[in-house]
Amino acid sequence: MAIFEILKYPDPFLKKKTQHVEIIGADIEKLIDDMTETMYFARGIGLAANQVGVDKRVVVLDVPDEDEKKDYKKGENLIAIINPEIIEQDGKIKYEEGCLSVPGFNADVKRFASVKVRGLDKNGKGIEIYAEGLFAIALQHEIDHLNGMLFIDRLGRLKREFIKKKILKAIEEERKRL
Ligand code: QAP
Ligand code: CO
Repeated sequence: MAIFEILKYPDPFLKKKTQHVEIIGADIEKLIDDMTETMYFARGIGLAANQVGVDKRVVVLDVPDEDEKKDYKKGENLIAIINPEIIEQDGKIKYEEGCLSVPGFNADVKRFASVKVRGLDKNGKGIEIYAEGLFAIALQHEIDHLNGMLFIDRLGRLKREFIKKKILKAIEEERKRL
């Protein structure tokens, strides 16, 4: 297993739409294992392949249940999806999102409240997932990545320009300190 470096905004690679996976073999299995390890190392709940510099439509997620009474064990909800696509969507939800590629910044994003996603699992078997709440948000966030879209691109123009400026300023301050 290996830990990847996570690309950060404004890396232009994050803006490119990724390639459909045609053959599922040992290389995809290794990619999924390394993405999973990287996601846990970075304390994330979702990661797309292009966030680690790989131009493929692959995502991994481990989204905790929203039921607060139950304490969540890492790996419980781990799932990898190859070539995921939203085939049904309904309702509206707003949630304060973050992203491993935009560390330290959060903003309210409007999304569909429920989605049905179709794709392949790591064995190449067809899967369909119905999701609501945080899991639905995470699926939309990760599929956005595969299409070259970050959560900050989903904000209204003013909010988007404001947060982008703030991020670039923070990066510049960091650079000067080094
Ligand atoms: C996507 O996001 C997501 O700023 C996954 O300093 C976002 O794992 C799914 C993270 C919202 C559902 C709702 C962000 C870690 C992790 C940070 C993440 C940070 C450290 C974000
Ligand atoms: Co993200």
